[in-house]
Amino acid sequence: MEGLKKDVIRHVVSSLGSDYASKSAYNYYNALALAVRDRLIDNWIKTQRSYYDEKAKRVYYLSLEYLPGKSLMNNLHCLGIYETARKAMSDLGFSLEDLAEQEWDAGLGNGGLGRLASCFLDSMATLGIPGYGYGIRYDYGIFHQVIEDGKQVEQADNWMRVGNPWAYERGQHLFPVRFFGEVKNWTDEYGRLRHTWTAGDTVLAMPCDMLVPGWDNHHVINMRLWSARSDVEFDLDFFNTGNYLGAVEEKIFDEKISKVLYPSDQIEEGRELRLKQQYFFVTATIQDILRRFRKKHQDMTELPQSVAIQLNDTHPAIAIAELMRILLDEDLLDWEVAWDICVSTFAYTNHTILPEALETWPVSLLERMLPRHMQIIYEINARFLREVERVARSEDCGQLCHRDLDHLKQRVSLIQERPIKSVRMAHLAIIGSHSVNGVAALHTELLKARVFDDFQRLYPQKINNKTNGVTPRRWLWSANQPLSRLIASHIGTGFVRNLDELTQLEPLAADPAFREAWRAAKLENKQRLQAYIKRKLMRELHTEHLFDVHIKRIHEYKRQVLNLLHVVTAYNRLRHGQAADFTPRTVFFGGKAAPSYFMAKRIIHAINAVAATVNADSRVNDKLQVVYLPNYCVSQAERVIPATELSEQISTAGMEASGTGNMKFALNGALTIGTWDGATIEMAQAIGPELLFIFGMREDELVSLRQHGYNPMLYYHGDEELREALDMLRSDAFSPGQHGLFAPLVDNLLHGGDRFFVLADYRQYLGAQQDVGRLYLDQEEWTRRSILNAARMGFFSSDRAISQYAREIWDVAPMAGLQNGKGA
Ligand code: CR6
Repeated sequence: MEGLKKDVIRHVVSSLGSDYASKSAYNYYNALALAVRDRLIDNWIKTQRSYYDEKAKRVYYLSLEYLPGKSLMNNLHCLGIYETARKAMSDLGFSLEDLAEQEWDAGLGNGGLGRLASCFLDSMATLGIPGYGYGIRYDYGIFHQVIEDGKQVEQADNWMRVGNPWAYERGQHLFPVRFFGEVKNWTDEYGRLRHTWTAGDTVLAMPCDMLVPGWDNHHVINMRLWSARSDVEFDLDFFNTGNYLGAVEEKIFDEKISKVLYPSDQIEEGRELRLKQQYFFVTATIQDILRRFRKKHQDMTELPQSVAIQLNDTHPAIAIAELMRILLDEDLLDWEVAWDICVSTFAYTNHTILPEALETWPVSLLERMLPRHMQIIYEINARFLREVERVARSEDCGQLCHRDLDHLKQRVSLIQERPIKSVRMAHLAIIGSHSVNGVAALHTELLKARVFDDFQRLYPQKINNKTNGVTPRRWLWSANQPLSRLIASHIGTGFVRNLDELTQLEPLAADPAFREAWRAAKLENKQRLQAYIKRKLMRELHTEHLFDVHIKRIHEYKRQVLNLLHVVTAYNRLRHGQAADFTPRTVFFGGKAAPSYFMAKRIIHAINAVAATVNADSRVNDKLQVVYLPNYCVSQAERVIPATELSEQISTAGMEASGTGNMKFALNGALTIGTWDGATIEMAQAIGPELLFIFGMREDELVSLRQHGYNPMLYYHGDEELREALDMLRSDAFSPGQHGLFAPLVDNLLHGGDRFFVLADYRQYLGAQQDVGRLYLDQEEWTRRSILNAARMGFFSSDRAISQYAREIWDVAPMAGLQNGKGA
């Protein structure tokens, strides 16, 4: 402890240039972070060296998004120095919890996809897998959400303003990134046509490394994030012509590339700068990967034995064309050889079946920005369509019918003709990869049967499932110390590394004393949340209420509106005196809406309007409260999830690819009210469906309802309570003086086809909520189920997910000496 204290003081003085006697929390947080980083860097260097020494096959995880959140607590726990740090900082006059609050969330992602990437890096580090995360170091992460007059207002997330003590910026290792320009043809010595791309503009990519430690194993992996740097300061011409300001302007223009994260989630914005970001990220990453590979290899055909590249969604899919370009134009390989290398190296994860989220780029844009890549894509497509023809005509093609060949070719082509001629990035990713995986069992089945059915017939081995998982380090141990300590006191700490060990809790569910202790841990977390809400929102929570929580991005398919209709109905019953047996509850909502997503923003407004009305109504507000948690983010989730008793996972069946929040809640002992969707299905199967509150129509039922003509008006007319709730929303009951404010929401349901079947599931949802309320009155039974939920969540560890990727897709093994935890 004395060593840590000394290091902290030294950093306050020599790294931060401050007087250690001036007790600034900001300085002491930064100094502590630097002292922790010192303890990581040696192991990071040893880890990187050991990869070379053992000629390990490396995994590169390419993701435009990461959501690490805050690093301090997690890193202290991984290093096993949390207690030491707590005491050391307390000696220096600080509470560790307060210091940790000084850190800004690294919010370099939109939601589940980015957080999954961060959980995966944590698991690679813990399992000892030679992995690297690659991404972009956005200067501005996901926007900061404030609620003003009930509405979302976006503010810039200037997370780097206060510096980032965790990152090593490596200004000496810059990689050139080229755009535009032209392609020249030439003939090589064997008479083959060759191509050279001479680019117009160049910018530079600077690596910023953030260290990701494993759990208690000395294995530290790297998350390398690229930051755009201009090359104009090296361009003497500018200065010679005296155009200093012109040079500076161009520099600012170039550095725009990594300025800001695109805040859309499941909607593709299709803007030129976004494509620039993607290519900037991809080319820098591929250059870095090949630089490392070439240190030990000359023969490029050995690449797939040494390197596995996982594409997190289609955002980095242009990497396939980029690797082809290098192999063809720089290494001068033949097409077939280059293509085999690519396909064997790349694998692609799909995260959605929503059509509006499937990425396409206009051919005209690609031709201009990346002319050589567009040529390569055309060539990939031509060869692929010839192959499709061959397979379709072959004897063994089964269901493929060659009479339908033209249609088939149009459907699978990399190029879509309408509404504008564009490249389908998902098709590029599928064709250029040896593995395509979905993120939960149902999602993968839907990929095979619906979205990519043609590809499933063409390549029946390619599409596979890897159900998502979450890291127990952050989402149980670090976020929920009261519960973790209780668990550890009964079964030891092995569950943090091997989550299956939680099954040892099962017999304890029958032990009244253990149940009481389990409830005490939950209450402690509810009280912590109460204190936080009081500080932040100046609201007093009732900790004896059932805490019912719906936090995630705001999207119509996630059906926050369904939850809101339940709240309004409960409000009406209470007002009308029809709810004598109502179980008091506080309903929490939280989540960001994409700034361009009108309906999602209106939903936020409606939730806040209903909250204001309900909370102000003294007839009901001792029994029903509604809280909107502004600026939902990773660190907020870490506070809210441990305090949650009811987890809302109520997406339209078939629409949520997996969900990962669902897993975090159950792991922390919340019971789930949910639809038969995403990974919630597999959770119900692992836990026992009777221990969750499952309701609503299933995916196949919705398909047939749609086919037979779904008429939401029937539900409106047939259900008095539903009608009352919708009419209130449409009138000014929640928006005094602003008649029609929420009419778009209601019209969308009644006259817009209710694409997400809110009305179809309303009655069943109400029934399930009634079951919840009733069960909550029986605290012993509730607690028993809560324990069993957590006990059966072992499968949903990201360690299990990453082990499957490693074995079944990447063919990589954990580093020797690390398999059993302790590192060398
Ligand atoms: N929005 C899915 O919708 C899944 C995550 C991670 C999502 C969600 O169900 O859990 O990915 N998809 O696999 C995309 O971002 C495209 C998400 O986070």
